[in-house]
Amino acid sequence: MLSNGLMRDDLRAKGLLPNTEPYSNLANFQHFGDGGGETVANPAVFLVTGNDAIVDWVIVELRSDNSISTPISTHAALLQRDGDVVAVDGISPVRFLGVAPGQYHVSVRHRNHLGVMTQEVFNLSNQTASIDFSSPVLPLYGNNPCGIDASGVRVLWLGDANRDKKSIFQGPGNDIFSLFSLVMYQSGNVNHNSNYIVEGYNLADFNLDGNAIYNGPNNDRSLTFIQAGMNCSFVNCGFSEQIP
Ligand SMILES: [Ca+2]
Ligand SMILES: [Ca+2]
Ligand SMILES: [Ca+2]
Repeated sequence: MLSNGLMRDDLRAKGLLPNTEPYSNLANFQHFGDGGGETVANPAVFLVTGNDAIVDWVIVELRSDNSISTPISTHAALLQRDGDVVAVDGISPVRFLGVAPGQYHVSVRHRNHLGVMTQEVFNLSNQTASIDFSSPVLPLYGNNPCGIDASGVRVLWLGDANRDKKSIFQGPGNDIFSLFSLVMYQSGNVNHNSNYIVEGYNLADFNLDGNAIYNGPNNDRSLTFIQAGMNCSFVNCGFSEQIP
């Protein structure tokens, strides 16, 4: 989140966003229902700037109380800078055409942040429903599912570079090792400099500015350090995704 209350859209501005959803090719992810392969067919979608510019791909899932640990359906969708989650046309609500009307938990997930799910079920039908995950008063499933930024807006825990549904700064299974390895073993980093900047669409780019940086200005490593320091009293604490 930037100081103007918007999320950054550097991935879009740098032309790094894939036209087809990236989740099908990621470790530790499975689509359900008719989800998967969502594609932005109109190039103009990624040319929009301002509040509704696209930040990245996210996943929206529906679960019923009968099978809470397995989604009934997943859909890849687009996240706008002002927080709206929209369909692949960049504007419309996300639609689950193959799902019967009923009561569902809704979860939102991101490839290198920890996803969250509503505690309550919502009555979903062919009427558009709006759920504000940024609001601190929306009951979420689990314990300590996400953070709150300085302006009082909920934010997903960042930093899951190794996609194990945990964000860990230090100690076994930590995500910083993934960032370090990406930087140090880049083919262009011939001298193995820890302050080498890896441009691209990478899981180790925690702030989504299009650069994975281990050491130096705007490094991604310190974001997980600050997150741990601000939200627990020791830096080797970890955060776990609270979706069942
Ligand atoms: Ca918007
Ligand atoms: Ca992790
Ligand atoms: Ca970055």
